[in-house]
Amino acid sequence: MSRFEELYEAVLSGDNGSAAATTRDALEQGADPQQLIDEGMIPAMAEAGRRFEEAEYFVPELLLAARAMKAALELIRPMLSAHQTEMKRCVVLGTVKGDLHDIGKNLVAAMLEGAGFDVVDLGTDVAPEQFVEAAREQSADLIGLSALLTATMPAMKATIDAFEKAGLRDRVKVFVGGAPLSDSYAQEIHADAYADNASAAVRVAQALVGG
Ligand code: B12
Repeated sequence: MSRFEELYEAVLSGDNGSAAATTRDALEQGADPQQLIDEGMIPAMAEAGRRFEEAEYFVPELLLAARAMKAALELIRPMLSAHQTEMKRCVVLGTVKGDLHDIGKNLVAAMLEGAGFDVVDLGTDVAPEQFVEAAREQSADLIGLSALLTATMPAMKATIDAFEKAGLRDRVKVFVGGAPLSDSYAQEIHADAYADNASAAVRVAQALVGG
């Protein structure tokens, strides 16, 4: 088995110890960090997402795969500085004001990172102004909003309105998700897109940035 296949298997099976060890060994032997991401981690997360959509994997398996990917990514990240000068698409992500649910949002963040996006995760209970400020600071391409409570769904609209007010709405694409949401709600609040799971979120994000 090649080191890429080993990393693929480790991430897909959610074995974070093996994912980290394989990555460390491969780096010590001179493997290209970007290739470890492109040929090991990204295909593994894509397969984990596919299995989730086909109901072959459930949330725990997806979380374990995301954790394994993160363990490997932590080792690779410092070595990517050379690559980071390349144009990387930036996503500012967060759970909207009043809402503390972050499991789904964290999965989306991990999958986006795995797919090569630069993710700035603002955490939970994020006020509209914080999203605007971060988007401005990071020159973000995309804003991802998560809400799990019907009571906090209006905070998504307030956040989108804040981007309008700040004159930034034309510069960023907004995509939304969370269990109580729907495509029609996303349209109603003038979001650019909606995704109902983490791998769909990656596809939507890629489509929004045109790649
Ligand atoms: C875990 C949980 C909690 C945990 C949260 C822990 C954490 N760190 O997140 C705790 C215990 C803290 C909690 C608290 C509360 N909760 Co709660 N909670 C849940 C529960 C059981 C699971 C949510 C979850 O993690 N699902 C798994 C993840 C993977 O799925 P997901 O979040 O939907 O994310 C996926 C997609 O939606 C999408 N997605 C998510 N975000 C984004 C973002 C973008 C940009 C995109 C594109 C896609 C996307 O991709 C994700 C991955 O596939 C749900 C019930 C349920 N089955 O949904 C209730 C639930 C959401 N909670 C509920 C309630 C009422 C509360 C409380 C008000 C309870 C209380 N009385 O205190 C508080 C509110 C606290 C607050 N202010 O937020 C209700 C909401 C009802 C409603 N319609 O509003 C639910 C539905 C339970 C119920 N049936 O009553 N909760």
